[in-house]
Amino acid sequence: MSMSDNPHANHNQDNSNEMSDIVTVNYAMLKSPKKTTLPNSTRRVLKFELTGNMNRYVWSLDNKVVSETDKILVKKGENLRLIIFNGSMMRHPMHLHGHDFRVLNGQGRLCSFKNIIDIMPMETDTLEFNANVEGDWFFHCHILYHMMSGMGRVFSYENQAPNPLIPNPKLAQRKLLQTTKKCTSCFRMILQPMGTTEK
Ligand SMILES: [Cu+2]
Repeated sequence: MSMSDNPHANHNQDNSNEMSDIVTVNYAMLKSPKKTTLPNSTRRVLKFELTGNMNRYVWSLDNKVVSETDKILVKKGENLRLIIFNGSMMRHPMHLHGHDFRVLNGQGRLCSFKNIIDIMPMETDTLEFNANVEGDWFFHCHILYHMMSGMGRVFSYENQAPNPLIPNPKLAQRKLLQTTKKCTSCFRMILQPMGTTEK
């Protein structure tokens, strides 16, 4: 297309704040082509706040990193609703392994399934999923520095069948916690600004 054919050719190219007909996509626009309602079951509501401190480079849920918390036990078949408030000043793309969750975005029965949602500062999002896949599943921020500094939780099914790929679950859990603990301390040491003291 030549410049003269372009309807936007007269716009001030340097002004990115100029009103335009560009539509910014957002989660409220997502609509599934078919019903996504969860099976009838008991519903449990879990609330989380995304927390952090840029100076200390600590990213957490409810001010606790993964190594400071127990696994969240899940009953197979129950519906879990997660209400997540981002109380930090960064966006956090939160990702759940093993499941797709419905994003409750006002589309009723047609709310879309996703397994990651980018939560903006001071925003609250509500997700729900049916607990239908046994295992231990990581729920974490997908900014990998945040994940490694401890921003996550593990959902674990009660009374689940042994996983042949994990012959020693207790040892595996210990290793996960040791690794995340090490990373949390490393980030604090490396990224803490000069002249501040660790609290
Ligand atoms: Cu994050």
